[in-house]
Amino acid sequence: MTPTILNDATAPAVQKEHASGSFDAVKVREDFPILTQRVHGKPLVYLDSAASTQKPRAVLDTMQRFYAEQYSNVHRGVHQLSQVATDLYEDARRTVQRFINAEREEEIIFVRGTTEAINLVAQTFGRRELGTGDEVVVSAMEHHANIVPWQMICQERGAVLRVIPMNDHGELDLDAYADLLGPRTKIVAVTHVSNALGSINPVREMIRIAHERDIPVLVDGAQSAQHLPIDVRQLDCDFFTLSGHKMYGPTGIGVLYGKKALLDRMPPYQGGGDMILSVTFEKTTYNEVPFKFEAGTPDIAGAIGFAAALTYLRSFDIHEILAHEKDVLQYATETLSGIDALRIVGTAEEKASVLSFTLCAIHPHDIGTILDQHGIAIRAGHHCAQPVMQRFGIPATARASFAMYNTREDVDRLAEGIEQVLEVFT
Ligand code: 7TS
Repeated sequence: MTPTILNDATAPAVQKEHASGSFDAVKVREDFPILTQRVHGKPLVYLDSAASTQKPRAVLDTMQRFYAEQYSNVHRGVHQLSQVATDLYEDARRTVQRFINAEREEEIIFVRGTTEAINLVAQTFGRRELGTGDEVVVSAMEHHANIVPWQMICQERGAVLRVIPMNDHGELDLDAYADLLGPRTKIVAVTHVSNALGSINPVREMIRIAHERDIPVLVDGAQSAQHLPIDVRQLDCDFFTLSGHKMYGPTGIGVLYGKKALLDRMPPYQGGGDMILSVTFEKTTYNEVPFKFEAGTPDIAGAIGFAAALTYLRSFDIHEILAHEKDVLQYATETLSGIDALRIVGTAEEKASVLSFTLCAIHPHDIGTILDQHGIAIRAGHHCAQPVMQRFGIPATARASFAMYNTREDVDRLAEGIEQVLEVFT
């Protein structure tokens, strides 16, 4: 499969204060206060970053300063603090814009996260575009957040959900994908990186194929934007979603990117303050994008904290982060493959930072609980991707997921922990 590693050469230059030519994860760890914690008396090994990443001091300090010194509501007051807060909030939008190389700042809509971003598109674009017999195409490896919102709107509109199959490695079948697209296909919604398998999907190629048939594409970037350079213009995706908390930012904030022409055509999502130009009891005129989609007081501190996380990320060379994370994943894959009883689930050629596995018939929850006793945090379960589990004929997996602060030493500790699990159960 073609890797979806993009060149972000078009993104504006930023000060790469950490980019010295050799990425130092041990030094990076010093930026994350929580990583010095002990859990059950053991040094924490945090291997659950696909669920949520930890936060660097730059984010914590920025949010503390905002609440302590700069806080007010946005887009409302004439007073100084409101202007400061509004400037910071709108600067945050531009920081996201630069991070994903969007053409215009209005294309950046702040939402709660990927889940809300996809619901927004389903409920606005979907409700407007889908009719009886129309089709929405998703893949076999979607998170529930990129299945259920489409099912809901399909049910309401009499439309049908179609699914791109995958092979036993966890790679999408692109021929089957092309065959699925037809005159009734109104949108393709596909994840960039699978949270359960780690597969990196060839979204650029998938977008090209869909666009040949004038079909718009939403890319779920919840698991990709923290690992891979993202350039929405190069991808040419119509929608792209981000979750701040998976990108070293706070919870409660994320982004829907959409091409302006599409966003302009879409009806509002929620009604309320900020999304209007004028209101009478007879008629309301809506505001322009992005405000049309940002009803009510937004997560101001979240947006500002998210921007601090992106600025932190961009102070490194993303290609160096990528190389480091690839090294850790490869080392983990080799190390865990050496454990006879262990089966890796998800063996795609192109993978990012996720290692799902099963261990004989030991329930993943038991694996997770014993590892926790050794200070090792992993996730166990279906990872909100039940169809993936069904596809592989298993109820659940144990999942180690990596971020820029993980090291080969973390992998060694995981391998030791797995040996302890095996000792308990055999
Ligand atoms: N899409 C993908 C691919 C995801 O991995 C997740 C969350 C979501 C959407 C939803 O993101 P949210 O920020 O709106 O919740 N994935 C996971 C996970 O793998 N473990 O916990 C959450």
